[in-house]
This record gives sequence, structure tokens and C-alpha cells, in this order.
Amino acid sequence: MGALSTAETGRKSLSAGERSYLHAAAETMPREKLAQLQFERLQATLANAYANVPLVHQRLDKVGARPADIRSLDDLARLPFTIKTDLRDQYPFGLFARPHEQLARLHASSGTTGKPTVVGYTHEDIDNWADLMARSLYSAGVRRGDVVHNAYGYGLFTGGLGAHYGAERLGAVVVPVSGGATERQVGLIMDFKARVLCATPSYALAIAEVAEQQGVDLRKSALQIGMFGAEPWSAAMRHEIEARIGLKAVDVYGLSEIMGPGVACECECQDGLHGWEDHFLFEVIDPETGKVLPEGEAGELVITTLTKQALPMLRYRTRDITRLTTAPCDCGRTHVRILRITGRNDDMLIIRGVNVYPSQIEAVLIGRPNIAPHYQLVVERHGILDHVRVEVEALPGTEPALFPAVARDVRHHIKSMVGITTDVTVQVPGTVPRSQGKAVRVRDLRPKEA
Ligand code: DLL
Repeated sequence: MGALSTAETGRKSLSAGERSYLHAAAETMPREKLAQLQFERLQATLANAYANVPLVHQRLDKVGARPADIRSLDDLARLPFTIKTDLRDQYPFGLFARPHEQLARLHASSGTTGKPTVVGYTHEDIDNWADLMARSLYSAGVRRGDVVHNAYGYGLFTGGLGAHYGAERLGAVVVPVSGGATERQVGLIMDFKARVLCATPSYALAIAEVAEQQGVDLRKSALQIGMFGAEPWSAAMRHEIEARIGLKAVDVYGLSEIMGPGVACECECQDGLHGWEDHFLFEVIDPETGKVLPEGEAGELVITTLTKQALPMLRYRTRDITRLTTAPCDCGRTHVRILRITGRNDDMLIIRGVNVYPSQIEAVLIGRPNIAPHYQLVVERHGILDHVRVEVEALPGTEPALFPAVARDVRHHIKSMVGITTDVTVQVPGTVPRSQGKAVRVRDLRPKEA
């Protein structure tokens, strides 16, 4: 699973006495006991969804998998998948299993194409979410009394409020800055002595850049832990951020359809993200055939919620590509680990037959001489073939006369490491738009299918 060496991370391996958990009984539960708990909770979830969500009722009837027919976790594969368009088709509240009187909150995706995806929570759902995000923060090393600078966007996006409630639940001190006004963020991080930075990896990098421009050395700040997620990021990006800010960058995963941030998170071992199995069931399927893949094989992550009341999700196809392992983790947690998410199915580019995720190109760009870690991929159609142009920035101070040679070097390395031919344009610093949340990595200029 590509564990980081202790030399790279600066950590020593854990002794038994150093292992610590927020919810020890739940996090270290023997796997057989965990499976039993999951099955009980799955039955309750099925009963809830079957009784209260007409679409689920119809679908389970149709395939002959009513709640009573599901007798063990092995029967999970008999349940139909839920997909993103189900939420859109049932806009806004069609998949909700609770009336408004029992709801506490709604969140929604921005919905750049078509209708947004709306998700809802009861008070108990919000409570569980706070617990799981607190658990995630704790497993990453965050503790009571830590100042948590929360630069995830507040609002309909689940990042801001999700991290906020989790940090408060843990007993940390939250600074609810949200994204934007980056100069001010740098000042607040320094003045309030934040130990923890919550942000998308691309926004963390934007903060680092602005700090450098202001002459502020974040490596000398109190920051020690970054809780980064909400978008794919490469291992190279992790090292870049760690070097520029001087903290340990921790990967946290989640999605609004399932809950929000805190569905899975790295522990101090940083060898995959523990998916919190007392609240979710994780499967990996072949995205083409829908067949469940054996542990360790790469495919699409599918998640079933086990405790969600307002929006129970059965076998939700996340479109995120990863692998699972239940091999013991040095931290002593027994919960499954998902490997770093390489990318989303929807973001995959097929360039002359080669499947490519933006994060693979990112991994090549970061660390190449004279290149800054700011890039966009422009996809165009040339005749019948798709073509990628990589727009990347030169490091500040690089002579413009060198740009063509730098572009040739990058092009060569993308070809040899990713296997695709690209055009590379090296641009002056500051030309690639900086993100304040999820970075836009791909500009797709291909004609839309009629
Ligand atoms: O991004 C929730 C979140 C907020 C997670 C803050 C982590 C931190 P959505 O906006 O619904 O929810 O987007 C979910 O973002 O399906 C993945 O494609 C991607 N994603 C989330 N976390 C990671 C991660 C939030 N750690 C979608 N690595 C997911 C890679 C991630 N991709």
C-alpha cells in the first residue's frame, strides 16, 4: 500500500502505549463483532428505506430483495445500486426517509450542470457526523484545546460545517474562516497560533503561496497538522505542501451523499484511510460490470450507510476509484482502509486509448525543475482524437527564455511516466487560477455530444 517511510514523515513507529483512540471500543472492535453490528444496522437501514422511500420500495420489490430477504452481509450484492442521477431525478427531497419536522439541516452540491444534489440530516445524523469527524480529527493527531483554522467553505458545501462540528465535538477551538480573503487567513493563522489547518489541498497551497509573497514563513508558525481532502491530490502534492507549510498533511475523505467529510481518514500510520465501518459498509466494484471485486483490486468505491436516518443510502456508487484492505494496521484500528483516491471516474481522460487521471499528471509536474505546482489540463478534440494541453506555471524567477526548454522537459516526462503525448505551455507565474475550494483541474473544450 505504499506506506510512507518514517524517514519521509519524521514519525517513529507506534508503541502500544502510544496508541490512542477517541472511541476505542468502536475503533478497535474485532472484525467479526463489527460484521455483526453492521448486519444489525443494515437491517434497520433497509427497514427504514423500504418503509419510507417509495423509489427504494419499488426497486427492492422488483429484484425480490425485501428487508426480510437479506439474511447476512453476503446478501448485500443482491441490493440494487443508487447513483447520483437518482438524487437529481428525485430532486429535491424524493429520497428522504424523514418528514421535515424531523430534519435539522440541508446541504447541496453546487450543481454546475443541471439540478443540485440535495442531502438532509436529522439531529441524530448531525450528531453522528460530528462524532465521526471528531474521530477523524483525533486519529490524525488533533487534540482538545488545539486551535483549528477551518478554511473549508461554509455554506451548502459540507466541508465547512462538517469540520466545524467535528472539531467542536473534540473540544478543539475552531476558527470558522471559510475560503477566500487569503491574505487575512495568513494573519489569523499566525496570530491565533493555529495548530491545525483544514482546507482543500489546492487551497492550502494557495495559502502557502500568499504567505510567501507576504514574507511570512508558515514553517515557523504553530501549524502541525493539515486535514486535507474534498479533491484528489497526489503523493507529490502532499510532499510539496508539507515542505512549504511545515506540517503533517493528513488525507480525509467524504462525500455529501453519504454524510460529508469524515467518512474515512488517515491515522498516525498514514497507510490508507480508515473507513468508519460501524457507520458505513464499503465495497469496490468493477465500474463496467458492477461486479464486486476481491479485496485489494482497484475499482469504484460503493458505500452503504448504516445509521443515517434522513437519507439512508443503499450501495451508493461514489465514482471514486480506490482499493480496500482489511490487513491489520499498526495503529490497532480494525476498520478497513481505503487507498488514496486516484481520481473520479468522471474525471478520467481517455487519450488515444490510455486512461489518465489528472492526479497522475500532477505527480509528474510537481518537483520538476522550474515548475510551480499550479496547472490546468485543457482537453480538446483534434479531428476524431482527444488531445491534452497542459498549462503549467514557471517558478517565480525563471527566465522566460527558458520556458520552451522547460516545456519540452515536462512533455518528455509525462510521455515516459504516464504514457500520453501532450502539448505543454509554460506560463508566467500567477496565470493559472488559484482555488479557494475544490480546484478546477480540467477545462474540457470538446464539442458536447448532441
Ligand atoms: O468534498 C466532502 C469533504 C469535505 C471531504 C472536506 C473531505 C474534506 P462533496 O462535495 O460531495 O463532499 O464531494 C465528494 O470529493 O466523491 C471525491 O470525488 C472527492 N473527495 C473527497 N475527499 C477526497 C479525498 C466533500 N480525500 C467528492 N481524496 C468525492 C480524493 C476526495 N477525493
